[in-house]
Amino acid sequence: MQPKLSAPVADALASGRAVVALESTIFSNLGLPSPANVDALERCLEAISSRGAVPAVTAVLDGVVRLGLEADEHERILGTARKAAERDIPVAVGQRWEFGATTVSASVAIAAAAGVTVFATGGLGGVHRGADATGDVSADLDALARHRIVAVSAGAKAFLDLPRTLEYLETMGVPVLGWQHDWFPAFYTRSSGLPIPHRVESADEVARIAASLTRSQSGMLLTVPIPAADELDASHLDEVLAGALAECAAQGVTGAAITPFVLGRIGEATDGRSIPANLSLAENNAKVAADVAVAIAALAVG
Ligand code: PSU
Ligand code: MN
Repeated sequence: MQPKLSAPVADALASGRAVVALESTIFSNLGLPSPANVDALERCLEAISSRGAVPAVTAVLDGVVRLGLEADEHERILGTARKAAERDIPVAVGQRWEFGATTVSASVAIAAAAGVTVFATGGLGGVHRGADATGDVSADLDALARHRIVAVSAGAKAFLDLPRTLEYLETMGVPVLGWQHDWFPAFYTRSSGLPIPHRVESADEVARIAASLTRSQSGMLLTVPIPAADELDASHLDEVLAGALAECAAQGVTGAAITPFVLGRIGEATDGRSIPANLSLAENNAKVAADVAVAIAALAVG
């Protein structure tokens, strides 16, 4: 698979300048509600551009795998989508899907295929609670283990089994770093209570670590906690999550449908406060990712 590059992304890659890939699921109807999705996309694009990197949104549009969209195409990822994880990309191409919204796994695969080494998202998928019975482990984790990428996220989604998610990443040989922080973040809150394996202080440090990965085809996870001002109340969130997961079970919501369902319930139960929180962490991750991409580009030249 070779994605079609936008002109700015092709230019940046040809001249060794920094590029940051973004997924499209969070901006589609499967992620943030309208109009927050428009705001989130604009803020993420601006956060990356203003730091000297080129944003590269991934998507499958009209059956074509894309890395970087033209300005007038961005509105196409704000609408109704079919969720496309990495394994769905060949199907989306073969069946010429109008809009396949890329998850983390798909985005990382597309970015790595073109030599883009930094990717920003909101929250990573992971091992779901009850995975013992269901086997539900997000393909996001496998993608980090198999593609050369620095993925920047606010930890993993809070309704996952976070201890097992960290164990899985350890087993798969994926380094997990904490950005100026000692704890694995839980998306809407700064700490899951689980210690982070390695704390880092600067983008240069992350760039040096990325240059020293032991396997030729593997990546790493840089976790960035949500800015303190936008953090949600952890105990209330726990209640909401437990309720939403019970509803999933009762209504037979399973597999790939769980994430959009639970995110919707969290939005309702927090009177919409989860939405600005989600925006804030996505923008913040994009900023850190841009700084890391610039540091990696500088290291390659130096
Ligand atoms: N976290 C969010 N919003 C999202 C997702 C994660 O706050 O929309 C999406 C991402 O695209 C992630 C995907 O890759 O959910 C994981 O889905 P699953 O658990 O089905 O692998
Ligand atoms: Mn799943």
